[in-house]
Amino acid sequence: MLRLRAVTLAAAAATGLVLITAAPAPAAAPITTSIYTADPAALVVGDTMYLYTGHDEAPAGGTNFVMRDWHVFTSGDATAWTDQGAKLKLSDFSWAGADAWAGEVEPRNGKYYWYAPVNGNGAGWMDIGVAVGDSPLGPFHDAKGGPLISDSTPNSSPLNIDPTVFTDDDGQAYIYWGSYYGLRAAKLKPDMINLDGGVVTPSGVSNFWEAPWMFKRNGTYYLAYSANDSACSAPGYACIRYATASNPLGPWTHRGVVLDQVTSTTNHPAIIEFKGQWYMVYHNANSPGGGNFRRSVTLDKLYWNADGTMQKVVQTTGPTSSNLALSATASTSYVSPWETLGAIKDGFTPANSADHSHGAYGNWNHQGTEWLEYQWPSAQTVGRVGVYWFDDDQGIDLPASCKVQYWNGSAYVDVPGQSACGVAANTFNTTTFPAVSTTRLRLSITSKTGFSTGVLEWTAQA
Ligand code: FUB
Repeated sequence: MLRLRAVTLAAAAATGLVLITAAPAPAAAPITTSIYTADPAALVVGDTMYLYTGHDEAPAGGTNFVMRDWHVFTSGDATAWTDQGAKLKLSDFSWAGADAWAGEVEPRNGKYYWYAPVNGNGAGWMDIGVAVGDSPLGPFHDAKGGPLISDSTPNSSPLNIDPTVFTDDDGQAYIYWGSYYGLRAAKLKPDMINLDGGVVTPSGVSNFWEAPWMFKRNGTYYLAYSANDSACSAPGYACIRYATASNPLGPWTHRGVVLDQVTSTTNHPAIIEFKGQWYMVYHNANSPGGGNFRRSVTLDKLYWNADGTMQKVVQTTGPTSSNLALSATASTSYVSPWETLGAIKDGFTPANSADHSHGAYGNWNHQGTEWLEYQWPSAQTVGRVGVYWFDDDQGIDLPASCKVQYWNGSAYVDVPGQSACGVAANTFNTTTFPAVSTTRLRLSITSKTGFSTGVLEWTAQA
């Protein structure tokens, strides 16, 4: 209940101007907008970078993962990507039933081993299987006929997902995996399809949540992973932290955050060098129509400090991120303390006007005219906005009217020549106008008598 949430968030209550200072950074272009992709693992073979990704197939507004296969993408320049298709499917594991989650491919002796978490239809939920192929593109087939790791593996993780496999210079391979704060590691036998010895719980990996990625550089072992502590991300979101060690099984020393929160709640890293440049490959929700279960893989350059620590990755703006809201700072005349102003600019496409699964802006119990504002550090050319109204069938209803205003350098004025500001439910209401160049844009909202107003998403485009 919205009203009950007000009690727990009472400490955050504020009136008057409310400013979101930690605006999520805009992010790079997706490797594809034809499908939704997630959970990247990267591999370089010769002149080609391979990305092994999950495939999000949840419908718009879906509230769960729908993942049935994994795709492989290739590139010779880390810029233009070719989808080589679904090279591994749930049906390739006869014992698996659902949930084609975050996998990774490791080469050995001319073969390529694809470690893949799946719902194994057995006791517990997720297991880790392994497929093998003769080339980075397969074809791949089940190498074992059953799970490599399951809930019956002694000392396994509370959730056996997200394997990362690393082969050291001496030929010893290691597998790391886990979620629900349960990182685990084990040696692999030379056949790559059996554990060699017991499962260990690495120490020193602060705030580990899931999604480990292991690599080695200049004799130091690096473990990047998804963490969801409040020091690095908003509730429900994650950042990427990393730790280093001088031994592949640790102990580890936490080194900090290498990737801030992204626009999807989950965050998943792959860090790799390709043609002399290091990259952070990750996913977010920035693809058109994207969301927490409709993610898109992207990558940005990663740079090193002289002491071997990683600089925090700058999430760059890709050409398909046309929503200027993603890079704006949002403020408002009033937001109810239990609502989320930042929700209006997370790039989500709601299923309907009651879909506050990504949070919602609402100004209950104010009535009359309130405003939302976007501000940019430099002038933006804006010629179109879209508003998806929030209607909770309680105190928040569709507005009576709205209009778009901009800062002309000294005052807010109505944007000249704007088309009607729509107030329809269950859709983006688009208002167009001859483009203005401005650092500040306002949406002025006037409520119906007796109601307050709310917004699920407010987009701005050139
Ligand atoms: O894609 C399903 C799960 O979400 C992955 O296994 C996690 O890493 C998270 O990205």
